[in-house]
Amino acid sequence: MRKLIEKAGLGAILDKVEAGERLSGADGLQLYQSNDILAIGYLANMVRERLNEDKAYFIYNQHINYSNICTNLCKFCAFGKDKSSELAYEMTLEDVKDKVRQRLGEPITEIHMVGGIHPDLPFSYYLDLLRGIKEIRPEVHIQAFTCVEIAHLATLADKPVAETLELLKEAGLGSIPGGGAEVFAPRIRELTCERKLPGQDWIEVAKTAHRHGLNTNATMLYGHIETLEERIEHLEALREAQDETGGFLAFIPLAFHPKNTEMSSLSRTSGIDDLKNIAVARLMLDNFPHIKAYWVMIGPKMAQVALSFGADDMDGTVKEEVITHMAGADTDQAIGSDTLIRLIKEAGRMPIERGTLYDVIAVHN
Ligand code: V47
Repeated sequence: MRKLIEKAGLGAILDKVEAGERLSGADGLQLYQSNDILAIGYLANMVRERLNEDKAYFIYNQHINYSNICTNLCKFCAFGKDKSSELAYEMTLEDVKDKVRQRLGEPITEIHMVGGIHPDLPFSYYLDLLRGIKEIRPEVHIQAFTCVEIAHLATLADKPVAETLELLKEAGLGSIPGGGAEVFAPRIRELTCERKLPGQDWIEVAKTAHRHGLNTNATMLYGHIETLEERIEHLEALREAQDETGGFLAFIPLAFHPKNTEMSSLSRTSGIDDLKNIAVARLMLDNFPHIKAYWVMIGPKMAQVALSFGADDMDGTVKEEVITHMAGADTDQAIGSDTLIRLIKEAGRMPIERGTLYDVIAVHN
């Protein structure tokens, strides 16, 4: 294998990976620029197996999107709608509780709940959502509100982010999902999501959450107009933040879906780029415990292959995905745990059903 990797010009990176040394931004760029996917995958798999052996995680989760009404209206997003749009919706507390009630018979351990930046729902609405879910399913872990939403909720509450998080925690918030990070580079934010929380502020919210005992995830939306250098800057910013707080659980590369967005002239991502984003993330984010291959966005087959290219988690059953499907995803909106287990086993990995914080619920070997 060393010969193959040296032939790909990646021998110096192999030396670093073998020695457990941190890769530089230039190394990351070289990996992105290489088309030797087997060499890149081999390197990423070394790190993946060092950190997570042959384990591959999944979770029994349910997604709920309480409202798509959004004032940010990012150009890459087909989900967010202006309040006046005929496609705009807003769930009442009872609607959300009904969504939870409908699945009480299923062994769901996590509810993943996000929405847009709503112009006029009060802070109490968000607290009520958390309390309402807990009323019906007290044991469930609620992973809700991206760092972008948290910053908005702090404005609504008229309190610092730290105090706002304490109130949300008291109401039932368990952790924070990784959305809204997009690409941190100001150039990309100006061109695609100028009204959204700046990248630096997204990181500050995440670090504040970590300091107050809330874990978060992190994402990067790739495959639109970002450069490889901007991807690397994004990964380096996350790695630096993780060095400070250690509160990130997983990184999830999100493959851009162009349909029904203002960027619909762009193409879907390729399989090679999907695998590279998983692998380069695994190699650069040496302090992130987990890398997720999100089957909704890259398809269950590619997510399965990704388990040999750096990923150790396939996300979960999801139940009702809306954000990617509004943007033309051709995957199903849910997947059975039996299918996830089969895909993981066929990849030669050990399927582990996990809780949100990676506590082991069951080993399916
Ligand atoms: O915040 C929006 C992105 C995110 C598009 O934390 C798009 O475990 C692709 O963050 N094409 C929502 N992506 C999804 C998300 C997520 C998913 C699964 C697990 C976790 C986790 C987080 O999707 C948004 C935005 O960054 N997004 N539009 C689009 N057209």
